[in-house]
Amino acid sequence: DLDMASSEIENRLSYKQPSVLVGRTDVVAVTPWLAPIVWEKTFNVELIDDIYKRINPTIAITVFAVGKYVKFVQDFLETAEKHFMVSFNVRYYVFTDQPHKIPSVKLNEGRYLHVKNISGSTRWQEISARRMEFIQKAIESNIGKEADYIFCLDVDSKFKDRWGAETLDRLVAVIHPGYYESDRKQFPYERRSASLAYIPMDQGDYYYGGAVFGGRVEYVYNLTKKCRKAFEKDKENSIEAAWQEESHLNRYLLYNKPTKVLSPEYLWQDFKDRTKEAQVIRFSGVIKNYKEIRPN
Ligand code: UD2
Repeated sequence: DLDMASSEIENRLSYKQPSVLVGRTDVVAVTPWLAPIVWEKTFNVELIDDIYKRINPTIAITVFAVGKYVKFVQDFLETAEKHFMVSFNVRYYVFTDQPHKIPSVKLNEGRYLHVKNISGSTRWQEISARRMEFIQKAIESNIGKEADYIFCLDVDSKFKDRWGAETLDRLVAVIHPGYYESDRKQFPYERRSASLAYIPMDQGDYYYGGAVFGGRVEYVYNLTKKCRKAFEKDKENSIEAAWQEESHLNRYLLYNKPTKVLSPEYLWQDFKDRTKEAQVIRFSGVIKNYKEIRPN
């Protein structure tokens, strides 16, 4: 009725008029298949938050902390509480071989921590790649019922600035900060045709980082299932892709295009100086001594 309509209008946010002509010109903010590429100043924070608040989704994060990587959990969680989906419902799922070493971090309202016990491995490549399997199984057993969206992230990282609802979509991947200026021939895709992660030299859109992927739970479920299968099939054939599950992820995303692409603002590296395109660093890998922290 009319009364309803007017109160609805009153409750709507007022925000700056979007321009058709003025915007960022130094970066491309849309893929050739018309998925947004999320950069600072391409979205309105208040508007995005308002839209997603009305839907009130629950967002899951999965991180793995096996062996010495447990030492990264505290900073990861503390910085996520400051910057990740602030004022949304968030569930953290920490997979570890040492549950007793997971610190108890003070969480804000509507946010929960689940610790999942998994076995370790003597090979870091195996730990990294098996994440696909564990995520798939966890979606089947509970995340599928407990969350609407999921982000699967590297634990040896910190949030540094807003990571909000602008990142939500059906299938979401991030452009790796090391390769956003490179020719596709230089991408470290798997180049041996014997591997199921194979990508020929004349193909490829972007080089996506394995440290960040996500989306609607059901879309991520399909992704993890396919990547896990491909990794295991390769193993039967005694081949391991150049960058393990990251290679399989890149292959999957080439033929199953992401519906939203995050700019390298959402995956930086502490050792890398900020470039002029990345106006805000939101999430960044910490500097680590591989020899000291990896099992081999
Ligand atoms: C790259 C990718 C990473 C993954 C890997 C595959 C980026 C920034 N990172 O990172 O996502 O695709 O290559 O080879 O694109 N882990 C443990 N314990 C270990 C080893 C690993 O828990 O002993 C977990 C942990 O959550 C870590 C993740 O596996 O964040 C990836 O391992 P990494 O960070 O050592 O891999 P890296 O830096 O080569």
